[in-house]
Amino acid sequence: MARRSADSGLNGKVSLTRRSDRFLAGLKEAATVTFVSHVHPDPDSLGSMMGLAHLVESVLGKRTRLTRDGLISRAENRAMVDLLDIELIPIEKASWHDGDAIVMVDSQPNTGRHNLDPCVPLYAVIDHHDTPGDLDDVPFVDVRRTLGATCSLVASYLMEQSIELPPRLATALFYGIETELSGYPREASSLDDSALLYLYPLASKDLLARIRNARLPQSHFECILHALQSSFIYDRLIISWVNELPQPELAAEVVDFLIRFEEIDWAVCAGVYEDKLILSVRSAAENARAGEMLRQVVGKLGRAGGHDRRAGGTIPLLSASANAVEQIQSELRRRLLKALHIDECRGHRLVSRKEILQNLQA
Ligand SMILES: [Mn+2]
Repeated sequence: MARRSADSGLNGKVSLTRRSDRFLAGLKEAATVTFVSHVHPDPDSLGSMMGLAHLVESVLGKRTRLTRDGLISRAENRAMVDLLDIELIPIEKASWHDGDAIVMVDSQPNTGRHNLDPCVPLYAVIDHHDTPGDLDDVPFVDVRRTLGATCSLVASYLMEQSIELPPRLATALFYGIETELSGYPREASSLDDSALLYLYPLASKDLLARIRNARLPQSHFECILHALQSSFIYDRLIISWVNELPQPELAAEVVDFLIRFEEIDWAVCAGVYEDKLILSVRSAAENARAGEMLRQVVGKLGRAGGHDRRAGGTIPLLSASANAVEQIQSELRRRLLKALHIDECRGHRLVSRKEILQNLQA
């Protein structure tokens, strides 16, 4: 094993100092390896599952399975799955057998982001989120909170093991990293940038362009219009209330759009999807600790978490009545203002009511 010689420990014995070696060593006895990620898998989750599956197949020759928890509804993410031909087993249809090792990527156990049976034991957790999960019983853990993307960590394993990357995998990993690094200030480390440099020449630029520019349904534009018309500014915070999200990931797209508004540092979107209120947060401030902020704001109402400048959460709605939604909205507004040290004040609209009506009559 010439590849390992460089890793010999001081005592001359082979020590598995590289994380990819330790990750693979623990899978030697596994019959198959199944990958799971958070609900509504995003490009970072999809690329990470694909990359680790390729690593396991190439080095250990084991069979692998990739799963999908919940829907993939964002147009770009659906295009990624279709164009890169990613085979995903719905998590509720996956059966678990002895000898099947389960690896969780881009998330941590018991963070409220999975439909995976919590009794299914995990072999590994590979992630970059701030939000802590229950990791005590997990044999292999590689959580690096300073990384922009889990795909960067996975790419580093593939580089360590000198594995050749087919274009569809390089494309998936590249896009997974790119989507995580899109805001400013950047949530990125030098490992993210070196992974991007390594992957770009290997990726299909044509497929990348098709994924980035995926076609959007009419409901997308209706939702954006509705979000803009129900956005309220409180000092450096903007909150957008959406009565009905056509798909849950649109809340994130609304805040990605609003955070560029020059008069605010925080953007929050809260939208109703089925029997849940979906929350998404972006911050343009350094050391915003958005994930922690939203976790405190949501508290026992639901679950939340994320990164320094991006966060998300869900609150189950006990009743879909307008009254019940309004009550949660006003409680959330109060808690958000308090958490961000903004004096209780009446919000003013991003687009005034008068202008909205005038535009309709024009
Ligand atoms: Mn991620």
